[in-house]
Amino acid sequence: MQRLRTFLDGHCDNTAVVEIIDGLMVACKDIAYRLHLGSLAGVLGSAEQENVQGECQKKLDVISNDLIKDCLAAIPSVKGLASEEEELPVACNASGEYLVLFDPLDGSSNIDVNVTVGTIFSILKAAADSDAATEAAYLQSGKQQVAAGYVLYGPSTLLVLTTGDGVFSFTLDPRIGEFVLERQNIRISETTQEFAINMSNQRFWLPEMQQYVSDLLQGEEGPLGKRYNMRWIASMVAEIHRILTRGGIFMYPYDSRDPGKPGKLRLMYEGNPMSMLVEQAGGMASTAFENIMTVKPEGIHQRVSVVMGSSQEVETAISYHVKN
Ligand code: AHM
Ligand code: MG
Repeated sequence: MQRLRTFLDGHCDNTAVVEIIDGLMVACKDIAYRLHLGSLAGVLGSAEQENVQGECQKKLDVISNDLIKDCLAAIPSVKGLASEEEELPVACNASGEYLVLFDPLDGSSNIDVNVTVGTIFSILKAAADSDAATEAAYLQSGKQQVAAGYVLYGPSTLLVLTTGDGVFSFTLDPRIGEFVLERQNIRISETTQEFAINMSNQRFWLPEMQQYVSDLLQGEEGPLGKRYNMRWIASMVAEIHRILTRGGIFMYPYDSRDPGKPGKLRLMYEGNPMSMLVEQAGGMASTAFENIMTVKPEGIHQRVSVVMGSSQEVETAISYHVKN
């Protein structure tokens, strides 16, 4: 049995990044505890307020955000943080060298129905002269990430992370309150027969994406020549975890519902960290037009189109967009 801290000390020579990941897990263990208590902790339901994106916040969105913020602010190497639930970034320690971006509780529409949710995080190196209270300090492409990961709160609580040298997963052992190493050097299968997309948005997609999904649905009788299965949990952490376990393709593509917003998911809190994990596991992550991690961010809450997972299937999806 290898504990997270022991693993990180041996695997990553960046002690500041080790401190940040280790420290962040204090808040994530607290979130896991509250989620597992469910209604007994009085944390279910709406907080009756909206976040910066105009979305209704759940009580646990707010609680998780506060727990992670407090935890990160106490880590000396954290210079600043940005959260999906906060309009503006927050400066932490002037001498810190790293910026942490996070979605405190992704998939939170699932909280009240007792389905898997997760925390997603991304760590960037701060420029020496940057002001961590301003957005400009955080506007780095995904390729600049030094680490990324998620904590999945499901039947068991798991941490999946990369520091740029493979993907590793850890299970929270509630008997000792520690994450212990579960899987090493996780690889995503190159091919798949499983896709995940919210089909109710079909009419809003680009014609290229409509054609690709229509061909997936035709199964072995269509041009792709194989039968596909579909999953949609409405929780990106759960979908990406499934793909890291048995392959698949996950898509939240461009749609025309909200002109000016290319898709629903956020580049800095969801697209980039999940792309780093997927690429480190041998998969691909694209907007359908370019690598997600090369998108130059213009705002911390920017949206992005997402097509990621098994490399051959992502290439097939991209090929529909190139052709037309
Ligand atoms: P959130 O950050 O507000 O929870 O939204 C992100 C989530 C993803 O986890 C998931 O893939 C998607 O929203 C589900 O969207 P939909 O409600 O359209 O199914
Ligand atoms: Mg989210």
